Amino acid sequence: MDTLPSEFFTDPGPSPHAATAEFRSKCPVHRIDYPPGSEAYAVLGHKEVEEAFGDLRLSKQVENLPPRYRDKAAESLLMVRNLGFADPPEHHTRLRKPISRAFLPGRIAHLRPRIQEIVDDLIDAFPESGEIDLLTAFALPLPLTVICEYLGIPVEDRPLFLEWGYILSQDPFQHSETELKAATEAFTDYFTKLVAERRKDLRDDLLSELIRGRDEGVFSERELFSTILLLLIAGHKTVANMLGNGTALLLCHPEQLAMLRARPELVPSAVEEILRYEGSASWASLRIAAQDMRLGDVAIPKGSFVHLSLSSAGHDPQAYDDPERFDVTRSPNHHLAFGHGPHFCVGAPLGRLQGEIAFTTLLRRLPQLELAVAPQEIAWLSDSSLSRGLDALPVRAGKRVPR
Ligand code: D8L
Repeated sequence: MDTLPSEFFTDPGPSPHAATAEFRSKCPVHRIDYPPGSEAYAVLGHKEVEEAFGDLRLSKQVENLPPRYRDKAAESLLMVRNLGFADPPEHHTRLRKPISRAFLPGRIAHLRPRIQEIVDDLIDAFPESGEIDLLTAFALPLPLTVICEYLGIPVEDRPLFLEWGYILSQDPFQHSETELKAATEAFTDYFTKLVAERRKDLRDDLLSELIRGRDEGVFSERELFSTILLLLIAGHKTVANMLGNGTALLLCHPEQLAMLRARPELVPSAVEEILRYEGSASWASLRIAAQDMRLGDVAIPKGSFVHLSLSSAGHDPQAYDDPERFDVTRSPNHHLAFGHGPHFCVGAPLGRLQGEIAFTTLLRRLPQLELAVAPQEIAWLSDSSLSRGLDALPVRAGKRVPR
């Protein structure tokens, strides 16, 4: 069996799907050299990824790593500990409950008018002519503003959250230890002060709800900060990637773009196709074999990293008809971009709502929106996070229709 190189994880580049297809057709599970030098496996097949999501032998808790990884992971504020890095029945159930209440579709639906207003304000602020980077002008500030307001944390400190989020979403086994330490300390100091202030003035925002949970003994102090960090990172990078990847895909498929402009009621279906084709994360977050096990025909020793490739699953011909065709009307489209099973993305309703409003409004208000670079010059970000996103998306907005 081939061992996939570490770049397969960290730097898939603009068109990884052909290389992925070749490995997947040989075997749905491969060894992979990531983190470099570790015992690690990549799951590439749609069926195998879906099964792995529901397989309780795969743990998300750093305690199940071999000691040389465990000690480093234990220092990661993102990994210790929140709903995303906890196993049922104990920690996961306790840590997810208050968050899942806050993200129920019915509660999220109330955000629609405010999201629409933020989208329109950002579009109104685009310059009349010349190039803009759609990521910095739109895709990043939209979800970051939404998650800050929903949490009830100061929107004007967005630049700090962006910087900390960028650093603290990187892999602790790969990224500079001193940089991670410094960002963790800055983040913790900031939220220690904010939590102390808010405690004297509890409101009906999510931060206040989390502080009540802390004071009733549901969370430890570190779990409170870890949960805030997860909500901030997963709350903005994911949606930013979806908006950037989706806009690029539409601008590179003019016939699909034209159909969507003519039939805006297809936007929710287009959002699902964007998530299947170039979803916000290439890989699902940390999973560790908690015992010796087999996945497909491959024996996986206890303590191994098991990486689930969302990107590969989304292009598996066993699961999708003509998977390389980008089709905004695709149906059925049971993609795994939000995961599956007990860890299914708690933020999915908020991500989908922002996608629907953002794409509907961009298409309606910017009838001339176009790329300002050739499609092959669009640059994908390469870092050690799970992200599948662009470095920048240079566009010309053109004529603007009033809100
Ligand atoms: C998560 C994440 C991290 C764009 C989304 C993220 C952020 C990722 C990243 N959901 C659940 C841990 C657990 O930037 O790497 S994906």
